[in-house]
Amino acid sequence: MGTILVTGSLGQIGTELVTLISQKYGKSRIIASDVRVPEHDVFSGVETIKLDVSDSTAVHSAIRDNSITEIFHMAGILSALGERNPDLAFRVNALGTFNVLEAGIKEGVNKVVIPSTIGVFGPETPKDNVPVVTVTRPTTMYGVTKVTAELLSSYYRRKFGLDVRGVRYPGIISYKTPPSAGTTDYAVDMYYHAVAGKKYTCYLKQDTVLPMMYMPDALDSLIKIYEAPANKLRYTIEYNLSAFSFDPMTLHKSISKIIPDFRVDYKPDYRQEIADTWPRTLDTRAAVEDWGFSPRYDLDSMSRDMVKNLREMHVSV
Ligand code: AKB
Repeated sequence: MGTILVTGSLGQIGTELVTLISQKYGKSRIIASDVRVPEHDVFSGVETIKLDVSDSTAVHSAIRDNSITEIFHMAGILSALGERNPDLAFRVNALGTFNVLEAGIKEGVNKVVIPSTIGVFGPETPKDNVPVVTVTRPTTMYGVTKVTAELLSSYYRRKFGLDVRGVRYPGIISYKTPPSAGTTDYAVDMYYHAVAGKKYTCYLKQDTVLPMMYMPDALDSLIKIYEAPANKLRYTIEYNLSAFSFDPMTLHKSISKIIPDFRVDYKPDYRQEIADTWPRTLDTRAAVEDWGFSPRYDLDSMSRDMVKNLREMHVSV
């Protein structure tokens, strides 16, 4: 086993992934990279390097100089930020993925794991029980760049035999990283407000149903697909994942079972337009059949765990 590079290690999933894989595979095997330099030893002894994935030369050097054999390419610009900054979304999501795949081939990397997203779907995609292979004509820059990443990944796998694998993530809910640049991040923000004792003004309409999952299940899935035998994988990075689907009103009800006086009102903004192009529910059977996708948390058990942990962190908003 060689050295694993994680790009985007300070992002929502990257942060928790580095901690998990350094425990699982050993700190000395992990190099955590990000375009930002961490202020302190965030990963307790894991080596960190600065890396801008849109810089092809830097990506090649990072892989070569550190004898990288496997990559978790987690660097990405999420949907809401991508709509406000399409140029950045293109450079990181599309060009960054191209650079990682191209360097992967040239520098002899064995395996690349890349997350995709429900953002690849668009208004022409069916709304419910969406299959893996379907219409992917998104109307957001995030979606355009992630469809590009999906197609590039399949191309590099087919043409050059590079072992590229990954999943289409739904909205991910986590208490460890504060809500940031995603459309589905309203859900995280709702928990933060509830625990802080504040009313929450939701930027999506109360009946906007979206596929979601809790971070422990999101991480477990990534490890499962990373460890799966290559001959079991029918798809590249297009495996649909979702543990459940809910709308803001249903999430409010779930939180209210623990915090009964929590109040939410609704003021949709530009993120509603993004959410309206995404499906409500996904068909996840391919992930179940090919590599054993099996989420443990449902909505209420996630709510209990989120509230418990955010209370222990004494969060404020
Ligand atoms: C976002 O909302 O942009 C992300 C995603 C669904 O990919 N959480």
